[in-house]
Amino acid sequence: MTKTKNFNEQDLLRASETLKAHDNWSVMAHRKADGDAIGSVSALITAGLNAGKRVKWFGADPELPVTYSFLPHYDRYIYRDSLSFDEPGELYIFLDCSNENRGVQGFDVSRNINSLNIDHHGDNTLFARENCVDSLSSSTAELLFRVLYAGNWEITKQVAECLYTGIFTDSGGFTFSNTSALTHLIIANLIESGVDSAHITDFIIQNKTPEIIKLWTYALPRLKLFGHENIFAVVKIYADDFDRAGTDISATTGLPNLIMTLRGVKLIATVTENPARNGEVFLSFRSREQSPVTAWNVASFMGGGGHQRAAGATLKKANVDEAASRIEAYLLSHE
Ligand SMILES: [Mn+2]
Repeated sequence: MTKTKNFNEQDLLRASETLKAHDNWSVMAHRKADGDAIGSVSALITAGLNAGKRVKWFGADPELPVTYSFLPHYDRYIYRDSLSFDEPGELYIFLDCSNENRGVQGFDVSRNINSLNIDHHGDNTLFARENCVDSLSSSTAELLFRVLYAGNWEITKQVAECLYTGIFTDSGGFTFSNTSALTHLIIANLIESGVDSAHITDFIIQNKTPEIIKLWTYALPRLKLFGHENIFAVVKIYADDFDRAGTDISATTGLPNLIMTLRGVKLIATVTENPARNGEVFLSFRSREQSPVTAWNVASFMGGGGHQRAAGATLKKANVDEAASRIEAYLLSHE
């Protein structure tokens, strides 16, 4: 795993100064946007609008997960497969995006595009003109808080709610090992800024529809435990499951975390066929500290990336059963 080089506190202030120096922002996050991606973007957009900036929100997902529709400016989202990245004076801001290919296409690193990259992925390629990347942050939202705090941006209740959402989701509700004392100090600060944490977590986790639970009941009987003392778990989800349950791809959110609560399981893989049946298969991995293989190890073997303990990959023209078999063979040969 590539370790983030040279992160220091000055990167925070530098990122803040770059934000202040530009009046026109295009903000983007990674494809298959999650709570950290959406929370971070909506926080920055809210802070930008409060400071009189003109902001646009672009992304490569046709739609954002409805779970996060309670966040401000959700309806500003514009779906774009690619952008030309050549608007004069525009600052292109990437949040929670480890490389330029993970979201809206068209960013050419050789063009020295006016861009800012704020992220916490350890495998970030530092692709932008300016990079503020700290792999020790629980979430991009946590790092973004530090950027805004360093530059004395006003953390309004709305901004705080967005940041809280990002930190809460990427830290698994403060259960993952990326949760630090600093994470909790920042959360305390956000609560002081007006966040009603019980209210926000109602939106984030107390929101399962019967269709989502139905999908999980199709997937869970296929859960396979294997390896020495059953430390590995793989679960497969087929396109048909989504049809029968009457739900979409967003319904898989939370399933890996549920399986990780199984006693003794050290690594879990979910292998999901895109319900659009375009041959895509999504892989998601979670691992614990005691696992002989990290989530990142197996994700990178399968052509993806992410964090050491939470990583994923997208396979084109793939088959769920074949992908699951390759993962199982890899895990068994590395235990
Ligand atoms: Mn993140």
